[in-house]
Parts: sequence; C-alpha cells; structure tokens
Amino acid sequence: IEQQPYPMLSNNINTRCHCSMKKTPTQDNVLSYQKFVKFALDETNLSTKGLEEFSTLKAADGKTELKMCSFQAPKIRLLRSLFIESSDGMQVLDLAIFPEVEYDLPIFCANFFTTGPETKTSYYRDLNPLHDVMNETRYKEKYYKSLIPLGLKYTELLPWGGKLTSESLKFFSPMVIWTKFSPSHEKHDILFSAFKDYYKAWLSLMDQAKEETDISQIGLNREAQHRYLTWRAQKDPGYNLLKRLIGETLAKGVVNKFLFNGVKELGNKTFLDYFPEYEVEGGSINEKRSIVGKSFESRPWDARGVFVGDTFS
Ligand code: BLA
Repeated sequence: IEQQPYPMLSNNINTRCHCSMKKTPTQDNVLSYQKFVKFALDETNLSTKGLEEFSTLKAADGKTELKMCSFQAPKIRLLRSLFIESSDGMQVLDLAIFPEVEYDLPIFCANFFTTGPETKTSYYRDLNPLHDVMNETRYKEKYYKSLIPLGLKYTELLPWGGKLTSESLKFFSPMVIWTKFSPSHEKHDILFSAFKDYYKAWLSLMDQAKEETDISQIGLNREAQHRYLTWRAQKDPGYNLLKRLIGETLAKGVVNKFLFNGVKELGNKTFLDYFPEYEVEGGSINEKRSIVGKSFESRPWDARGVFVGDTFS
C-alpha cells in the first residue's frame, strides 16, 4: 500500500484518529486553538485512545507545520480538521463535519485565519445549510428557526467582519458568524464559547436527524453536498496558501482527498455545471475567486434571520 502523506479515510465506520494532542508551543498560550479541536473530538465521543498515529506535513519554508485529523462515525461521513501553524505567527484552522448523504443536516464549519501576531484574525463559524435558505422556507424552518436566538447572541458579541466574496453568501446560514479582530483574552473566550455552543447545537440536530429513505431525496442531499464541496475545492482561499506551503501536487491532494473529500466521489458534475457564470473563453474556469467581487459591508441578515442583502442575485 502506498504511503499517503495525508490521512486517508477508513472505509469502515470505525473512527480513526490522526490527531496529536501533544503539546505544541502555542498550547500553553491562552489564545491557542488546539482546544477547539480537542473539544470537538471529546464531545463527539470519538475516542483518540491508543491512536497515536498522527499526520503532519512540514512546509517547504521550514517554519510551518500542517496537522490533520479525520474521522468517520454513524451519520458522519467525515469530520476533519486541518491546523496550520508557522513560527512567525501565521495560523489557520479549518474544521468541518460532513454528514452522510442520507441526512440533510447542515455542514458544520469553523474556520479562522491569521497572518501573524500583529494582525487581525478572521473568524468564520456556521452551520452551512445543505439546501436553499434564501428562497425556500421549509429547510430554514426545519433547522434554523430554533437556532436564530443563539446566532443573534453571538452576532452581537462578534460583529460582522466586513466585505467578503459575494458568491460565498449562498452557502451561509442566517446564524453565520463572520468577524475580524485583534486577538484578546476576552474575545478568545467569546469565540470558544461560540464554538462550543454551535458545536453542541449541531450535535443535537444530528442526534434528532432521521435517516432519509427516499431515493430522490437522498439524491438531492448528495448533489447539494457535492456542489458545496465543488465550490470550496475550487474557490476556497486555502488552496493558494497550501500551494505555496507544500507545492501544487500535494496541495491538490490535500484539497481533493482530505479537506473536501467526496468532491470526486459524490457526483460527476463539474464546477462549471454548478457555477456556469465562471466560464471563460475556451471553456475553462475563471481564475478569479469572485465574479461579482467583494460585498456585504454589514451583516446581510436581520434579527429574525431574513436575508436583507440587496446585491445578492
Ligand atoms: C479567507 N475564508 C476567508 C474568508 C472567508 C473564508 C469568508 C474571507 C475572505 C473572502 O471570502 O472574501 C471562509 N468562505 C469561507 C467558508 C466558506 C466560504 C468557510 O465561502 C464556506 C462556504 N481557509 C480555509 C483553509 C485555508 C484558508 C483550509 O478554509 C488554508 C489552508 C485560508 N481563508 C484562508 C486565507 C484567507 C481566507 C489565506 C484570506 C485570503 C483571502 O481573503 O483571499
């Protein structure tokens, strides 16, 4: 068997851990993010015992490390986390949970990015809807109605982070947290508590979720998840950073087989099938992340979770 540089998913439902909970220099620091990952794994009852296998990639710059872990569990097709840390202060965390396609559960997604100790850090947290929450009320009512107060609490404490890629908005929920600030202990505590509350909210949705048996509904769930994966595998800002750190070939592997695993397996549609507006002459994909540009200076959802952004099409 060929040794893969990133963790491969097991084909059975046993959980597998590739995470190291070993101490790293930042773990003693109050502003560490390792505890976010640890909390998620503890709450999900995914045992890490005896599984010291640990996947780390060292970047070509000699000062950056990438740590990855992945699991499968009942109802969970993939829980994976990538943590990047550089000795000059750059840090990235991307943690996501993708449900099995028999469930129309939202995708749990937590993300932060900082370029260094002196710069502001961007944070993103959401239960990304699998189906349309802009035009369709059924899905929104099913999953978000009861969560709007939770979202409201944190979106007041963690103000909107300013303009962002307009196209991303269709993947966001009314309870999305998108914020930016210079790290402080107080803010860090709020973030951690938001992370815990969102995570528990997702787990409780998962506990209640009933397996879909209708083949056509499962097909819709599969396609919706594939569309999400296709979007992020192609346009997530992570790819360019990964390319710089570990080179194009490895970066492609990490993106397609690890971060957005399923993009090759869950469907045959291409990026342009889903997002034809990105087509340029010759049938290739526009390199730009956004056609529309950046927008949404302020939060485009009102307190009741109604979308109020006027530039969304
Ligand atoms: C920036 N990442 C961002 C931004 C968002 C997200 C909203 C702000 C910039 C913008 O979009 O305009 C996160 N965007 C999301 C998420 C969804 C979305 C979660 O549409 C879900 C649908 N980000 C990663 C990974 C890396 C990463 C794995 O997820 C690195 C390996 C890095 N994110 C990263 C970087 C930036 C960023 C480098 C800043 C650079 C930029 O704005 O282009």
